[in-house]
Amino acid sequence: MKKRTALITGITGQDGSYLAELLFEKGYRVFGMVRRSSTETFERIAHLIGHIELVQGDLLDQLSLINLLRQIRPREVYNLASQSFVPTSFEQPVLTGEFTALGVTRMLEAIKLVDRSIRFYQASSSEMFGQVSESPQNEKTPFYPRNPYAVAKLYGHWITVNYRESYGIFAVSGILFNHESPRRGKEFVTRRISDGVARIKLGLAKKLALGNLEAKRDWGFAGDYTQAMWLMLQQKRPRDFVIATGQTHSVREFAALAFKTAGLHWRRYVVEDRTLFRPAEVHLLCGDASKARRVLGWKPKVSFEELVKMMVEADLERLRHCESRRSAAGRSNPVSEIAFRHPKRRTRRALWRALRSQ
Ligand code: NDP
Ligand code: GDR
Repeated sequence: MKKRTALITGITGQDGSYLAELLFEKGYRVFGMVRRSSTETFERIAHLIGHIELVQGDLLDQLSLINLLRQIRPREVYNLASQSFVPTSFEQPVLTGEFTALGVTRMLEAIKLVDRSIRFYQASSSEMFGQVSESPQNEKTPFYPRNPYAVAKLYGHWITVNYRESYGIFAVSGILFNHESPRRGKEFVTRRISDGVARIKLGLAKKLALGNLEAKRDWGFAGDYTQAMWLMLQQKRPRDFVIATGQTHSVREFAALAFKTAGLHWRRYVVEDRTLFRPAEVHLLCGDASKARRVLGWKPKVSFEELVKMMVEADLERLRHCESRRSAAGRSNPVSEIAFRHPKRRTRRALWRALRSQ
């Protein structure tokens, strides 16, 4: 039997790596679209190299998408690529719109042109609910985006619905609430916390600066959420789904539990940094995934407590490993040699700080 073929955009990101693992295990031929870069960003998919095929393309470049679809002829396209960090979207709103909003249209146009039977998944976001009008939020809750990222995602969501209704393409939008893992980018709050906790525990840092501790999010595990993406494309008819745990916790609660996991008390280490506050905040998100439960048979497997523990333990393990490698390199490393021996205490300290932050 011919292998099912899938194309994943954003394969180098957190979700891309979990989805690639899932599809490979299911026997798919997996293609991952990567954009040209002078340095490789394949850290999250290093273990899959040889099992998946990487192809060059860019959501900013229409022709590259058309050529990729012609060349690969996928049955399923998962559009996970985007500029996904909210604070950057305030600083680069135009570029965010190009990737995150118009990029979706470019991919849908390519599908329309090359093969309308391709099934399309769009990575939509709970950020579209923004200033929520009801809680929990479901597929019928009105949208009220609060940042350029969310506005761009809302465009991506509606253009997906529009191509489904206008051209009969099997195009679905997964409205996913925050999902995290040890592979989460370090700029997002959960990973910032787990990494910060591990650094403090190992004596590599003294404090952890955070922004708004009162913001509440519905956090799940990324591995569970990529399963839902796949399920959405296996249905008889294309429909949009909210994917969430139904539980909400504040940033403060996440931090408290993460420090507790490492045997520390958060109050001693967390400092507020006003520069990390956003021009407009999304204060509360909590999803109602009952439609996904009913239709897809999907439910999250990893609890909030398990997620926090998993992330802190992974960062502790990673940093311990780095430290032991560093001390094995130890005195043969010329910078640490100077750091050990420099006669001035202030210089010694500064050198150690520089080494540790590497
Ligand atoms: P990441 O930020 O970890 O990954 C983003 C990916 O997009 C990277 O692979 C990046 O590639 C790629 N990318 C960015 N711009 C382009 C471009 N112009 N052309 C091609 N590739 C590009 O995101 P996540 O894995 O966390 O999220 C996946 C998707 O789901 C995103 O669209 C995000 O907005 C959305 N989402 C995420 C949620 C979450 O909680 N994680 C919740 C709801 C939605 P590179 O390595 O080259 O930078
Ligand atoms: P979010 O995730 O904006 O919800 O978007 P993020 O982890 O960045 O912020 C969550 C909440 O934590 C507050 N916060 C901080 N955030 C960051 N990054 N750093 C801090 O130090 C900090 N302190 C407090 C924020 O103000 C915010 O309220 C994520 C992304 O993955 C999007 O792509 C995705 O669409 C949504 O989740 C669902």
